[in-house]
Amino acid sequence: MGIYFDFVDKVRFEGPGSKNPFAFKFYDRDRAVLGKTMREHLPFALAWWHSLVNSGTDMFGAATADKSFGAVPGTMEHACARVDAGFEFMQKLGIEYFCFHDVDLVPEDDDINVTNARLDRITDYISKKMKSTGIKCLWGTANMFSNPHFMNGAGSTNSAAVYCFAAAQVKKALDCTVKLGGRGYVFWGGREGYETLLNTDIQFELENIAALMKMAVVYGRSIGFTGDFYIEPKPKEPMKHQYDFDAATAAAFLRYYGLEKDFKLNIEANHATLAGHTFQHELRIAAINGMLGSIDANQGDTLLGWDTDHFPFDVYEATMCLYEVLKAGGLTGGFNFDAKNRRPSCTPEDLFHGFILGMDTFALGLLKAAEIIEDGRVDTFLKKRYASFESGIGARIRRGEITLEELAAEAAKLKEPPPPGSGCQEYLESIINSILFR
Ligand code: XLS
Ligand code: CA
Ligand code: CA
Repeated sequence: MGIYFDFVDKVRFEGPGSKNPFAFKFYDRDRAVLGKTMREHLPFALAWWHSLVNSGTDMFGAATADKSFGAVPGTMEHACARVDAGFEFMQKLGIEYFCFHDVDLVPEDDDINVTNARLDRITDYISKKMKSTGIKCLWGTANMFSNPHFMNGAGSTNSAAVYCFAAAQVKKALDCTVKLGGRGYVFWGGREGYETLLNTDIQFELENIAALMKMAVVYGRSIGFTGDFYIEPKPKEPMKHQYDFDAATAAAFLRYYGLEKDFKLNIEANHATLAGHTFQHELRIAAINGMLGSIDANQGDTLLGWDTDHFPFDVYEATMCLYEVLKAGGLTGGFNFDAKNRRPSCTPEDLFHGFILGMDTFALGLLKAAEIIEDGRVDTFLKKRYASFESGIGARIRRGEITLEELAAEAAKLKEPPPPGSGCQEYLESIINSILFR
């Protein structure tokens, strides 16, 4: 194995005062926070596609970053070099998990049998690396959106033959995920959506997507997959309208088709803002549905209407994310950096800076979220706000022991209700600021 990142040995915690660009300022892996170490709270993962594949191409220009790792792109040697580079990178940062699409791992051939044989080879190679390093797989998935045959969708395609290829990819990606001991399996609805209802039967397409997911559950369980399946909501891009619009839509879809026992949600920060929600909103909706599974830890740019996948640096957002995660009792999945360097940040050093930024942002978010919980003022206020439902008629409403007529009679007796009380938003926001910046 070659050394791909010889400019850094191991990224260590040096504290907020450190000016070392290759040190953590806040991520102190063994530090205890609310009874668990930072490392346990924050199972960070590397996204194979952004870190080891994406080289900065965009619609207007060619690659800016060299991700050849000394091999010829498009070869199995290159696929292996990526594995070597990826594991060296993760070890140096102390990242304990990775996530992958099938076609991130190997070059895709026109013949699916050739691609599958390549996947067998590369997963053998990755398994060995995992054994020698202790690094694990967070989740796997199938890329069912890049190949032109998926132009009309995968589960939602109009072509029964293409549907077979979607099924074949899901089956193989599940095989790989189980072989690598993945904690989860993700369905991000790539091109599962539409551009115009003039050529689209929504009900037909939703039924087919659900059927594919059901078959995936049956097959996954039959080969020993015990983890969670995830839907990753996103409202648009690449399609004008994506079916898994947001957490509420995905939760309702899962319940409607009887998939809720096997599926949870993988909430991505950037997709939340694209849906017109906050990241915190999406996490809360997932949590109250019992579906908060995993997180794609990144950040969008609210001035841009697309999925920019920034490395997260917004500490306020990260704090509110960790507040939701702590309140929900943690994740069954982890924090996958579905994030890429900006196109001009094109050196291997930049890749380290991206992860150091992201890991420090979430570590700081964890510390601040724990402080908000320990401080208690926000939670106390929230409880007090609904106190009228704790006794008397309010308690009877909560227990479902009252009729519409009885409530109407109570209103008639009161003539007019007492004022419901201030929401105190500014007071609460100033508490958050005083905790964030003390
Ligand atoms: C794209 C998605 C994708 C999924 C995995 O917007 O974020 O990267 O996470 O297919
Ligand atoms: Ca994602
Ligand atoms: Ca994304």
